[in-house]
Amino acid sequence: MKNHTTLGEFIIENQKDFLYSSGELSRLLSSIKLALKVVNHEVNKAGLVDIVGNAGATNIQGEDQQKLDVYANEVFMRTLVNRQIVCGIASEEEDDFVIIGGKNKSHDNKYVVLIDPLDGSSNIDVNVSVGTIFSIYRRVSPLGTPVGKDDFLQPGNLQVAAGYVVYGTSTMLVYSTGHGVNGFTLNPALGTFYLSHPNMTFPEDGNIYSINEGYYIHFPQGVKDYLKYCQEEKENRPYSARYIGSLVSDFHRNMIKGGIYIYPTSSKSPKGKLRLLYECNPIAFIAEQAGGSASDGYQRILNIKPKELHQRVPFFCGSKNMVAKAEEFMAKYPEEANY
Ligand code: P6P
Repeated sequence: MKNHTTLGEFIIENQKDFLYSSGELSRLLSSIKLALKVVNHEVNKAGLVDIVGNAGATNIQGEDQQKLDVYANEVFMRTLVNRQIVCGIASEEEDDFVIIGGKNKSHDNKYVVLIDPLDGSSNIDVNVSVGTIFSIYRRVSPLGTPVGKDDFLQPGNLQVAAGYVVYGTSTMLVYSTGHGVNGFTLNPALGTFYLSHPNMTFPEDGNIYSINEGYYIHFPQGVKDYLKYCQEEKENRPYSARYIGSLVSDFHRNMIKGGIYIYPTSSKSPKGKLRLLYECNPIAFIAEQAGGSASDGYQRILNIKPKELHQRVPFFCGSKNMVAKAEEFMAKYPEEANY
Protein backbone atom coordinates (compact mmCIF):
# COMPACT_ATOMS: atom_id res chain seq x y z
CA MET A 1 0.00 0.00 0.00
CA LYS A 2 1.23 3.53 -0.82
CA ASN A 3 2.39 5.25 2.33
CA HIS A 4 -0.94 6.97 3.12
CA THR A 5 -1.23 9.52 5.87
CA THR A 6 -3.16 8.22 8.86
CA LEU A 7 -6.07 10.18 10.31
CA GLY A 8 -4.08 10.89 13.47
CA GLU A 9 -1.16 12.28 11.48
CA PHE A 10 -3.53 14.35 9.32
CA ILE A 11 -5.23 15.90 12.34
CA ILE A 12 -1.87 16.88 13.84
CA GLU A 13 -0.43 18.12 10.51
CA ASN A 14 -3.47 20.37 9.99
CA GLN A 15 -3.88 21.53 13.56
CA LYS A 16 -2.45 24.92 12.62
CA ASP A 17 -5.59 25.49 10.50
CA PHE A 18 -7.82 25.49 13.57
CA LEU A 19 -8.34 29.08 14.59
CA TYR A 20 -7.31 29.69 18.24
CA SER A 21 -7.30 25.98 18.93
CA SER A 22 -5.01 24.83 21.67
CA GLY A 23 -5.28 21.27 20.38
CA GLU A 24 -8.74 20.76 21.89
CA LEU A 25 -10.42 20.41 18.48
CA SER A 26 -7.76 17.86 17.51
CA ARG A 27 -8.46 15.92 20.69
CA LEU A 28 -12.19 16.16 20.01
CA LEU A 29 -11.76 14.75 16.50
CA SER A 30 -9.58 11.97 17.92
CA SER A 31 -12.25 11.07 20.48
CA ILE A 32 -14.82 10.86 17.69
CA LYS A 33 -12.40 8.61 15.80
CA LEU A 34 -12.28 6.22 18.77
CA ALA A 35 -16.06 6.17 19.19
CA LEU A 36 -16.72 5.44 15.52
CA LYS A 37 -14.26 2.54 15.56
CA VAL A 38 -16.21 1.02 18.46
CA VAL A 39 -19.55 1.54 16.67
CA ASN A 40 -18.08 0.19 13.44
CA HIS A 41 -17.09 -3.01 15.22
CA GLU A 42 -20.67 -3.57 16.40
CA VAL A 43 -22.25 -2.57 13.06
CA ASN A 44 -20.01 -5.03 11.24
CA LYS A 45 -21.05 -7.95 13.42
CA ALA A 46 -24.68 -6.86 13.88
CA GLY A 47 -25.98 -9.91 12.10
CA LEU A 48 -24.07 -12.22 14.40
CA VAL A 49 -25.07 -10.97 17.80
CA ASP A 50 -28.35 -10.01 19.35
CA ILE A 51 -27.88 -6.30 18.76
CA VAL A 52 -29.91 -5.95 15.59
CA GLY A 53 -33.54 -5.08 15.81
CA ASN A 54 -35.82 -2.94 17.86
CA ALA A 55 -34.73 -1.73 21.29
CA GLY A 56 -38.37 -1.61 22.33
CA ALA A 57 -38.27 2.15 22.94
CA THR A 58 -39.03 5.21 20.82
CA ASN A 59 -37.02 8.45 20.62
CA ILE A 60 -38.35 12.01 20.78
CA GLN A 61 -39.03 11.76 17.07
CA GLY A 62 -41.49 8.98 17.88
CA GLU A 63 -39.28 6.61 15.87
CA ASP A 64 -38.65 3.05 17.05
CA GLN A 65 -35.13 3.01 18.47
CA GLN A 66 -33.09 0.22 16.95
CA LYS A 67 -30.68 -1.42 19.40
CA LEU A 68 -27.69 -0.13 17.42
CA ASP A 69 -29.12 3.40 17.60
CA VAL A 70 -29.12 3.19 21.37
CA TYR A 71 -25.71 1.53 21.48
CA ALA A 72 -24.10 4.06 19.13
CA ASN A 73 -25.55 6.95 21.13
CA GLU A 74 -24.17 5.51 24.37
CA VAL A 75 -20.71 5.02 22.84
CA PHE A 76 -20.44 8.58 21.52
CA MET A 77 -21.85 10.11 24.72
CA ARG A 78 -19.48 8.08 26.93
CA THR A 79 -16.40 8.74 24.78
CA LEU A 80 -17.02 12.48 24.55
CA VAL A 81 -17.71 12.78 28.28
CA ASN A 82 -14.74 10.66 29.38
CA ARG A 83 -12.30 12.63 27.23
CA GLN A 84 -13.45 15.83 29.00
CA ILE A 85 -13.38 17.83 25.79
CA VAL A 86 -16.92 19.10 25.28
CA CYS A 87 -19.24 21.11 27.50
CA GLY A 88 -22.46 19.83 25.93
CA ILE A 89 -23.91 17.27 23.50
CA ALA A 90 -27.16 17.15 21.51
CA SER A 91 -28.20 13.86 19.94
CA GLU A 92 -31.06 12.59 17.83
CA GLU A 93 -31.50 9.92 20.51
CA GLU A 94 -31.65 12.38 23.44
CA ASP A 95 -34.82 14.37 24.16
CA ASP A 96 -32.83 17.46 25.23
CA PHE A 97 -29.19 18.56 25.08
CA VAL A 98 -26.88 17.05 27.69
CA ILE A 99 -24.84 19.36 29.94
CA ILE A 100 -21.33 18.00 30.51
CA GLY A 101 -19.69 19.53 33.51
CA GLY A 102 -19.56 20.04 37.21
CA LYS A 103 -17.04 17.87 39.01
CA ASN A 104 -14.48 17.63 36.21
CA LYS A 105 -14.72 21.28 35.18
CA SER A 106 -16.08 20.45 31.73
CA HIS A 107 -17.93 23.74 31.94
CA ASP A 108 -14.54 25.18 30.93
CA ASN A 109 -14.55 23.27 27.62
CA LYS A 110 -15.05 25.28 24.44
CA TYR A 111 -16.98 22.97 22.11
CA VAL A 112 -20.43 21.45 21.74
CA VAL A 113 -21.17 18.41 19.57
CA LEU A 114 -24.45 17.60 17.82
CA ILE A 115 -24.81 14.08 16.50
CA ASP A 116 -26.98 11.59 14.70
CA PRO A 117 -25.30 8.50 16.13
CA LEU A 118 -26.71 6.04 13.63
CA ASP A 119 -28.42 7.48 10.55
CA GLY A 120 -30.43 5.17 8.31
CA SER A 121 -31.01 2.75 11.16
CA SER A 122 -34.06 1.25 9.41
CA ASN A 123 -31.50 -0.34 7.06
CA ILE A 124 -29.67 -2.16 9.85
CA ASP A 125 -31.79 -5.32 9.74
CA VAL A 126 -31.39 -5.66 5.98
CA ASN A 127 -27.60 -5.20 5.91
CA VAL A 128 -27.62 -1.93 3.99
CA SER A 129 -25.01 0.71 4.88
CA VAL A 130 -25.77 3.15 7.68
CA GLY A 131 -23.84 6.11 9.05
CA THR A 132 -23.00 8.61 11.79
CA ILE A 133 -23.24 12.38 11.28
CA PHE A 134 -21.65 14.97 13.59
CA SER A 135 -21.43 18.74 13.86
CA ILE A 136 -19.10 20.81 16.08
CA TYR A 137 -19.50 24.43 17.27
CA ARG A 138 -17.63 26.68 19.65
CA ARG A 139 -19.92 27.49 22.58
CA VAL A 140 -21.40 31.02 22.70
CA SER A 141 -22.08 30.98 26.46
CA PRO A 142 -19.33 32.09 28.90
CA LEU A 143 -16.63 29.55 29.79
CA GLY A 144 -17.12 28.08 33.26
CA THR A 145 -20.91 28.15 33.04
CA PRO A 146 -23.25 25.29 32.07
CA VAL A 147 -24.14 25.27 28.35
CA GLY A 148 -27.56 26.52 27.31
CA LYS A 149 -29.86 26.06 24.33
CA ASP A 150 -28.25 28.97 22.47
CA ASP A 151 -24.99 27.01 22.28
CA PHE A 152 -26.84 24.45 20.14
CA LEU A 153 -29.24 26.70 18.18
CA GLN A 154 -26.46 28.27 16.13
CA PRO A 155 -26.80 28.65 12.32
CA GLY A 156 -24.83 26.06 10.34
CA ASN A 157 -22.49 28.75 8.96
CA LEU A 158 -20.88 28.90 12.43
CA GLN A 159 -19.84 25.23 12.51
CA VAL A 160 -16.10 24.76 13.15
CA ALA A 161 -16.14 21.17 11.88
CA ALA A 162 -18.55 18.53 10.60
CA GLY A 163 -18.30 15.00 9.32
CA TYR A 164 -19.96 11.70 8.61
CA VAL A 165 -19.06 8.04 8.70
CA VAL A 166 -20.36 5.47 6.22
CA TYR A 167 -20.40 1.95 7.66
CA GLY A 168 -20.53 0.39 4.21
CA THR A 169 -18.52 -2.03 2.06
CA SER A 170 -15.65 -0.18 3.70
CA THR A 171 -15.88 2.18 6.63
CA MET A 172 -15.09 5.76 5.69
CA LEU A 173 -14.83 8.97 7.71
CA VAL A 174 -15.33 12.17 5.69
CA TYR A 175 -14.93 15.49 7.48
CA SER A 176 -14.07 19.16 7.12
CA THR A 177 -12.81 21.84 9.49
CA GLY A 178 -13.56 24.56 6.94
CA HIS A 179 -10.48 23.89 4.82
CA GLY A 180 -11.83 21.47 2.22
CA VAL A 181 -13.09 17.91 2.61
CA ASN A 182 -10.98 14.79 3.16
CA GLY A 183 -11.98 11.12 3.26
CA PHE A 184 -10.34 8.41 5.35
CA THR A 185 -10.84 4.67 4.91
CA LEU A 186 -10.50 2.24 7.79
CA ASN A 187 -8.04 -0.62 7.44
CA PRO A 188 -9.93 -3.10 9.65
CA ALA A 189 -6.87 -5.30 10.09
CA LEU A 190 -5.01 -2.45 11.76
CA GLY A 191 -7.91 -0.40 13.11
CA THR A 192 -6.33 2.62 11.43
CA PHE A 193 -7.95 5.21 9.15
CA TYR A 194 -5.86 6.20 6.10
CA LEU A 195 -6.27 9.30 3.92
CA SER A 196 -7.82 7.67 0.82
CA HIS A 197 -9.80 10.61 -0.66
CA PRO A 198 -7.83 13.87 -0.27
CA ASN A 199 -9.55 17.16 -1.22
CA MET A 200 -12.92 15.68 -2.17
CA THR A 201 -14.86 17.90 -4.59
CA PHE A 202 -18.49 17.76 -5.67
CA PRO A 203 -18.88 17.57 -9.50
CA GLU A 204 -20.78 20.75 -10.49
CA ASP A 205 -23.18 18.65 -12.56
CA GLY A 206 -24.44 15.12 -12.27
CA ASN A 207 -27.04 12.73 -13.61
CA ILE A 208 -28.25 11.03 -10.42
CA TYR A 209 -31.20 12.11 -8.33
CA SER A 210 -32.02 10.61 -4.93
CA ILE A 211 -35.56 10.95 -3.55
CA ASN A 212 -38.25 8.62 -2.23
CA GLU A 213 -40.59 8.77 -5.22
CA GLY A 214 -43.10 6.63 -3.34
CA TYR A 215 -44.36 9.87 -1.83
CA TYR A 216 -44.61 11.59 -5.25
CA ILE A 217 -48.29 12.52 -4.99
CA HIS A 218 -47.58 14.25 -1.67
CA PHE A 219 -44.68 16.37 -2.96
CA PRO A 220 -44.87 20.15 -3.54
CA GLN A 221 -45.56 21.06 -7.19
CA GLY A 222 -42.03 22.47 -7.59
CA VAL A 223 -40.55 19.08 -6.73
CA LYS A 224 -42.95 17.28 -9.08
CA ASP A 225 -41.93 19.66 -11.89
CA TYR A 226 -38.24 19.08 -11.17
CA LEU A 227 -38.67 15.29 -11.20
CA LYS A 228 -40.38 15.49 -14.60
CA TYR A 229 -37.41 17.58 -15.79
CA CYS A 230 -35.02 14.86 -14.53
CA GLN A 231 -37.01 12.17 -16.34
CA GLU A 232 -37.54 13.84 -19.73
CA GLU A 233 -35.62 12.62 -22.81
CA LYS A 234 -33.50 15.71 -23.51
CA GLU A 235 -29.84 16.79 -23.40
CA ASN A 236 -28.11 14.49 -20.83
CA ARG A 237 -31.44 13.34 -19.41
CA PRO A 238 -33.19 11.22 -18.24
CA TYR A 239 -31.08 11.04 -15.08
CA SER A 240 -30.71 7.85 -13.03
CA ALA A 241 -32.73 7.42 -9.84
CA ARG A 242 -30.62 6.08 -6.96
CA TYR A 243 -32.08 5.98 -3.43
CA ILE A 244 -30.53 3.86 -0.67
CA GLY A 245 -32.70 5.25 2.11
CA SER A 246 -29.58 6.18 4.07
CA LEU A 247 -28.67 9.88 3.81
CA VAL A 248 -24.93 9.43 4.34
CA SER A 249 -24.75 6.71 1.67
CA ASP A 250 -26.78 8.62 -0.92
CA PHE A 251 -24.86 11.82 -0.19
CA HIS A 252 -21.47 10.07 -0.29
CA ARG A 253 -22.19 8.49 -3.69
CA ASN A 254 -23.49 11.78 -5.09
CA MET A 255 -20.41 13.67 -3.87
CA ILE A 256 -18.15 11.22 -5.70
CA LYS A 257 -20.24 10.77 -8.88
CA GLY A 258 -22.29 13.97 -8.96
CA GLY A 259 -25.98 14.10 -8.09
CA ILE A 260 -28.69 15.63 -5.95
CA TYR A 261 -30.43 14.33 -2.82
CA ILE A 262 -33.89 15.69 -2.01
CA TYR A 263 -36.06 15.15 1.04
CA PRO A 264 -38.89 17.68 0.53
CA THR A 265 -41.93 18.56 2.55
CA SER A 266 -44.93 16.32 1.98
CA SER A 267 -48.31 15.74 3.59
CA LYS A 268 -46.54 12.95 5.53
CA SER A 269 -43.68 15.26 6.61
CA PRO A 270 -45.02 18.86 6.41
CA LYS A 271 -41.61 20.31 7.45
CA GLY A 272 -39.57 17.60 5.76
CA LYS A 273 -38.09 14.63 7.63
CA LEU A 274 -34.41 15.44 8.11
CA ARG A 275 -33.27 17.31 11.22
CA LEU A 276 -31.56 20.65 10.67
CA LEU A 277 -29.04 20.55 13.50
CA TYR A 278 -27.42 17.12 13.23
CA GLU A 279 -28.26 15.95 9.71
CA CYS A 280 -28.75 18.87 7.30
CA ASN A 281 -26.24 21.39 8.74
CA PRO A 282 -23.23 19.03 8.90
CA ILE A 283 -23.97 17.52 5.47
CA ALA A 284 -24.53 21.01 4.02
CA PHE A 285 -21.23 22.21 5.52
CA ILE A 286 -19.38 19.35 3.85
CA ALA A 287 -21.26 19.82 0.58
CA GLU A 288 -20.27 23.51 0.38
CA GLN A 289 -16.69 22.83 1.43
CA ALA A 290 -16.51 20.38 -1.49
CA GLY A 291 -18.01 22.91 -3.95
CA GLY A 292 -21.59 21.66 -3.81
CA SER A 293 -24.60 23.37 -2.27
CA ALA A 294 -27.52 22.76 0.07
CA SER A 295 -30.83 24.57 0.49
CA ASP A 296 -34.36 24.03 1.76
CA GLY A 297 -35.50 24.70 -1.80
CA TYR A 298 -35.50 28.46 -1.21
CA GLN A 299 -32.64 29.49 1.13
CA ARG A 300 -29.14 28.28 2.00
CA ILE A 301 -29.37 25.64 4.73
CA LEU A 302 -26.37 27.10 6.59
CA ASN A 303 -28.11 30.48 6.95
CA ILE A 304 -31.19 29.09 8.71
CA LYS A 305 -31.39 30.25 12.35
CA PRO A 306 -32.56 27.19 14.29
CA LYS A 307 -35.57 27.58 16.58
CA GLU A 308 -35.55 24.17 18.27
CA LEU A 309 -33.22 21.23 18.82
CA HIS A 310 -35.00 18.62 16.68
CA GLN A 311 -36.25 21.04 14.03
CA ARG A 312 -36.92 19.49 10.61
CA VAL A 313 -36.36 21.22 7.27
CA PRO A 314 -36.74 20.26 3.60
CA PHE A 315 -33.34 19.33 2.14
CA PHE A 316 -31.96 19.76 -1.41
CA CYS A 317 -28.26 18.95 -1.46
CA GLY A 318 -25.63 18.05 -4.03
CA SER A 319 -24.03 19.24 -7.25
CA LYS A 320 -24.23 23.01 -7.40
CA ASN A 321 -25.92 23.24 -10.82
CA MET A 322 -28.46 20.52 -10.01
CA VAL A 323 -29.51 22.22 -6.76
CA ALA A 324 -29.78 25.55 -8.65
CA LYS A 325 -32.04 23.93 -11.29
CA ALA A 326 -34.27 22.40 -8.59
CA GLU A 327 -34.51 25.83 -6.91
CA GLU A 328 -35.61 27.33 -10.24
CA PHE A 329 -38.64 25.03 -10.23
CA MET A 330 -39.32 25.69 -6.53
CA ALA A 331 -39.18 29.46 -7.14
CA LYS A 332 -42.31 29.21 -9.31
CA TYR A 333 -44.28 28.39 -6.13
CA PRO A 334 -43.04 30.94 -3.55
CA GLU A 335 -45.99 30.17 -1.27
CA GLU A 336 -44.43 26.79 -0.58
CA ALA A 337 -41.43 28.45 1.07
CA ASN A 338 -43.50 28.89 4.26
CA TYR A 339 -43.33 25.30 5.50
P1 P6P B 1 -37.72 7.53 3.90
C1 P6P B 1 -33.07 7.60 7.62
O1 P6P B 1 -34.15 7.37 8.51
C2 P6P B 1 -33.24 9.00 7.06
O2 P6P B 1 -33.18 9.94 8.10
C3 P6P B 1 -32.17 9.28 6.00
O3 P6P B 1 -30.96 8.66 6.29
C4 P6P B 1 -32.81 8.72 4.75
O4 P6P B 1 -32.35 9.35 3.56
C5 P6P B 1 -34.29 9.01 4.97
O5 P6P B 1 -34.49 9.09 6.38
C6 P6P B 1 -35.17 7.90 4.43
O6 P6P B 1 -36.51 8.27 4.69
O7 P6P B 1 -38.96 8.29 4.33
O8 P6P B 1 -37.44 7.69 2.42
O9 P6P B 1 -37.69 6.11 4.36
